Amino acid sequence: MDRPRRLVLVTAVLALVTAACGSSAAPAWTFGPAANTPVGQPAASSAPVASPDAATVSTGGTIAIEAFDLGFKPAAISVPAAGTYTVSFTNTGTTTHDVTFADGTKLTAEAGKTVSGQIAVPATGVSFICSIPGHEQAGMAGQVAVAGGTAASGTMPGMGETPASAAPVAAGPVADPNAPKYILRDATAPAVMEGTVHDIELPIIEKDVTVADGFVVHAWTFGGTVPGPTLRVHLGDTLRVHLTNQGQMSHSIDFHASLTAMNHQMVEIKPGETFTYEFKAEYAGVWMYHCGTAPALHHIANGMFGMVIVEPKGGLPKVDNEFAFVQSEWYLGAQGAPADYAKANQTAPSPDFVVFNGIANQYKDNPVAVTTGGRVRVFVLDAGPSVDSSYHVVGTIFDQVTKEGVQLVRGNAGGWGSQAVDLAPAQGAIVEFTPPEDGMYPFVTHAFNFVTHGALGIFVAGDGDPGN
Ligand SMILES: [Cu+2]
Repeated sequence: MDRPRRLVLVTAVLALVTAACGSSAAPAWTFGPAANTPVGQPAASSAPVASPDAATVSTGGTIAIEAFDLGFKPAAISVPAAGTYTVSFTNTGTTTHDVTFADGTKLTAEAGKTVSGQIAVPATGVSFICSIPGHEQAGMAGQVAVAGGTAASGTMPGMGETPASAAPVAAGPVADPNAPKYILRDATAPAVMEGTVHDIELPIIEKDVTVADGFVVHAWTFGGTVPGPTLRVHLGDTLRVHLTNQGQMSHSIDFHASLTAMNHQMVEIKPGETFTYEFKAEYAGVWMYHCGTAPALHHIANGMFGMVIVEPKGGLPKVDNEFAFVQSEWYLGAQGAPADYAKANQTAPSPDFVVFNGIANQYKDNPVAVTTGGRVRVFVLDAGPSVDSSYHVVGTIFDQVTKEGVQLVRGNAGGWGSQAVDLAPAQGAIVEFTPPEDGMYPFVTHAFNFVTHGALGIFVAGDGDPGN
C-alpha cells in the first residue's frame, strides 16, 4: 500500500476512535433545546371545523369530556353562554391523557380515572387538546363553542373532520453547523450474556440526540441511546428487564421475543415509576423491542426501539467479525424537538433520514473494519416505523441467511446464494458473508432513494486497497 493511502486509512481510524470517545467539548449551537418549543399550547392558526360528535350543555351544567385512545368524546361542545363551567374529565383510554384549554387550564387523568375542575369560557369559545406529545396530532383536539357567539380565531379542528394524516406537514429544519457532533455507535454485536437469568436495567430517558450532522432530535430512548442496547441471550434464558421511567411522559415496552398478554406486561409506565418485564426467550431470532404507548408510531419514530438476539439451540458458531445494525427512519420536527408526528403519519412515508443504528451516514464517515477472507456475521433489524429494508452488502454474496426463522444454509446442495435480505418493519435476520479480497464493501438498503438519505455504511477489508 502506498503511503498516502495508508495515511488516509489511519486518519479514518483515528476519527473513528475519537468520535467513539466523544472527546471534544460540544460547541454552542444556535437552535434552542426542546424546552423552548413546549407542547401543550393549542395552535392559534387553525380554522374552526364542525364535528359530528357534538354535545350541548345546558345553562349551569357540567361539561363532560371523555378521553379515549386517541380522541375526545365529544370533540365539539356547545354551551349556552359565556361563563365559568365545571368540567368532568374521564379517561377511558389505556394511557394518561389531559385536557388542556387554550387559556392554559389543564386537567390530567390517569387511565380509568375521572377528575374535575373549572373552565372560564369566553364569548368566543375555547379550544382544547391533549398536551401529551403526539396526542393532539393523532386527533385529540376539540372545541367549546358559545351558542350564538363568534368562534375565536384560536380554535382547532375537531376529530373526524381532519384526519391526522391530512394535517399539514412541517418543512424539515435546516442543518445547524454548531449542533453537537453525533456520538458514533459501535457497530460490534455484543457477546451473548453469561448465565441463564438476566437482570437488565433499562432506564427510559428523554434527551437530545444528534441524528445526523447538524440535526438534533429530542428523542425518547431506552437506555439513553437510539437504538436502545442490543440484548443477546441463549435460547431458553429468562430476561428480567427493569424499566425506570426517568422521562416526563408515560411509556411502555413490548418485546417481540416474548409471549405475554398486551395488558399484562405492555403496561403504561408513568414518569418516576418502575416496572419489570419478565419473559423467557423461547424462540431464536433477531427480535424487535419498542415502546407501545399511543401513538406507538410517534414513540417508535422518536427513538424507542432496539434489538434482541436469541441464539439458536446449541449457539451460533464463532466467526471473525460480528455486527448489529438496526435500520430506522427520522421524521424531523424543529431542531431540538421530538420527531414530527404528522410527517411520520403520512401514508406515503417521506423520512428526512433513513439510518443504521440511529445516525445518518455514521459508518460511511467511520468505516467498519472486517477481515479479508474471514466470516462476517450481521444481525440486522428493520425497526421502521414504516419503511422496508433491503439489506445488501456491495461486492458480497450472503451464503448463510436466517430471516424470521427461515434459513438459507451455507454449502447447500443446490449452490444457492442471496444478494439482499428483505425486511418489513419489525422483521430481523442474520446474514453471513466472506469479503474475498482487501477493499471497500458498502452496505445499504437497496432502495436507493434512502441511500442518499443516510442509509449507507462501508465495510473495509484489510487495508482497503484491492490493488496490492
Ligand atoms: Cu414511549
